[in-house]
Amino acid sequence: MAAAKSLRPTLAAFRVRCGYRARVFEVIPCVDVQGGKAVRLSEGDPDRETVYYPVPLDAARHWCDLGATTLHLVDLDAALGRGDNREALREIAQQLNVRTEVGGGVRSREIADAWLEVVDRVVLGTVVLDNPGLVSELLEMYGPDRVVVTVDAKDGYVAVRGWKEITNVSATELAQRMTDVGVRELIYTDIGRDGTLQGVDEAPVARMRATFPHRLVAGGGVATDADLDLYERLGLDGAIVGRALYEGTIRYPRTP
Ligand code: AMZ
Repeated sequence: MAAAKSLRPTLAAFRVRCGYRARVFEVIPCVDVQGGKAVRLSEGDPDRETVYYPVPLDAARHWCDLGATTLHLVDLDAALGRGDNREALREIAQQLNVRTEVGGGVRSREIADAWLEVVDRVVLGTVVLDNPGLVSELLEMYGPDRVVVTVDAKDGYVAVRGWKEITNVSATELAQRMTDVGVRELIYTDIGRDGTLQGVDEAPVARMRATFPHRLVAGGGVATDADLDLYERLGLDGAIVGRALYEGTIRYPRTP
């Protein structure tokens, strides 16, 4: 007993030295808010919305009651540059005891600072291409656990400004750049599949996995438990899931 106990610190130190950490695949419910309501869009088109909860806090509470450990919150109006849903999202972060990350319109130091007073992590999209210096600045200020970059891609190319603008930067190129500047968590979204329940397209996810060596979470098209199994087999750390959860087409919580 005593011998086993004394081994523990050595084992822990060994794991830290080797960068080992137990990989637990996490299913992260997303609460996307547009016009004050929790919705899902199809392929990010604001005109193709399904309202799931008129009050976003109710959606968030629902997933927490089922055991969610993290919620992915998105301010769609802010991402689209036509208003914001800050109050509804702040309320979720303040009232519920769950880890929260927020994306959509986090494009300045001031906005990032304000969010990081109430949420655990910010998710940066458009600003990563508009002002890459801000990514480094936030990483330095808050550390890589609180700054997540999202690579949202259509046919392999990064989309910005509410996915209205497709750039000429490839998803893998951006992932490589993010590795180089010290980002340690990336979200990859397949826009063409997002909100469609079509199933996951394996090849682009595998390419992202091969490019980005740190924590990688993906979303877009998840429809069944087999899609989550596929992500896990590809070595992803988690999935951001919307419509499949709201429609009940996957098991949640996901038990082994
Ligand atoms: O559905 C959309 N049209 C959409 C969407 N879900 N547009 C942007 N977003 C999300 C991204 C990310 O979480 O997935 O907004 C965030 C990025 O916003 P920004 O303002 O940093 O580009």
